[in-house]
Amino acid sequence: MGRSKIATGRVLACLAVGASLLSACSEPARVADEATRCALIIVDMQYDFTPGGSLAVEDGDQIVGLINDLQGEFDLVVATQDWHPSDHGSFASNQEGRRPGEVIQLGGVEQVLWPDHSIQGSHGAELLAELDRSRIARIFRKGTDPEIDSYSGFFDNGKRKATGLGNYLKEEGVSEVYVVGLALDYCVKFTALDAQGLGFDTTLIEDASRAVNLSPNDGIDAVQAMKDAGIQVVKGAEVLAARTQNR
Ligand code: VGL
Ligand code: ZN
Repeated sequence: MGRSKIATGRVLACLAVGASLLSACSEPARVADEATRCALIIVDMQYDFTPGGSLAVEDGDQIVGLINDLQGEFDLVVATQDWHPSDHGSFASNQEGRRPGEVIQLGGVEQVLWPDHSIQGSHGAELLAELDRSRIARIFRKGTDPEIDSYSGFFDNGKRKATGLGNYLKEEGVSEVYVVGLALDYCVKFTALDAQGLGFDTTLIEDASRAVNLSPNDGIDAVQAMKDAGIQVVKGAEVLAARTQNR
C-alpha cells in the first residue's frame, strides 16, 4: 500500500499542475510561469500488435478504452508508430534461414527476429481506429532504417539517431511523462527507460499496456526492470481518481 500511496501522490501533484494550467488559461502570463507539464506517450497502438495482427499481443486491443479515458488527464498527448520498410532487418523473412524468435546481430546490437509487421502503408501498421486521435498532438514514427530496429520512441536500439520525441517534449515544457500501449516488454519498456534516462519523471500505467511474452515472465520482468530504473508504476484508476479529487 505504501508504494501505491506514494504513486498516487505523484499523480495528484502532476494533475494539480495540469489543473492550474487549465484555470490559468485566460491569463497567459501565469501559463508561462508553469514549467511542469505532463505528457502521455501512447506507444504503437497498431493493428499488427492486436489479436489478428502479425505480431499479436494477447488482449492488446483491450486497453484502447482505458487509453482514451486517460488522454483527458494530460497537458499533452503524443503517440509512436512502428513504421518499417518491407526489407527491414528485424524481419526473419529478410534473414536467410532464420525464423521468428531467433536472435542475430543487427546494426551492432542483439536483435530478436520478428514476423513481418508494421510495414509502412499496410493496414497492420495503422493505429487502431478506436484510438481517439483528437488530442494526439504528434505521432513519432520509428524503425524506418532497415539496418537497425527501434523499440524506444526516442532512439534506435543503437542510440545512434533520435526520433525527435525527446526534444519535442522538452520544447513543450514537459517534465513528467506517463507511458502506455504496446508492447510492455519491448517498445513500452524501452520508451519508458529512455524517457527516465533523458531526465523526464517517468511513470508506467501498468494496466494500459500488455506484453508479447515470448517467454512467459517477460512482462513481469519488464515491469521490474522499469521499477529498478526508478520508474513509477501505477494503475489507470489511480490516475483517473486523482482527477476526480482535483475537481
Ligand atoms: C514492437 C517488436 C517489434 C513493439 C515493435 O511495439 O513492442 N515489438 N517491433
Ligand atoms: Zn517493429
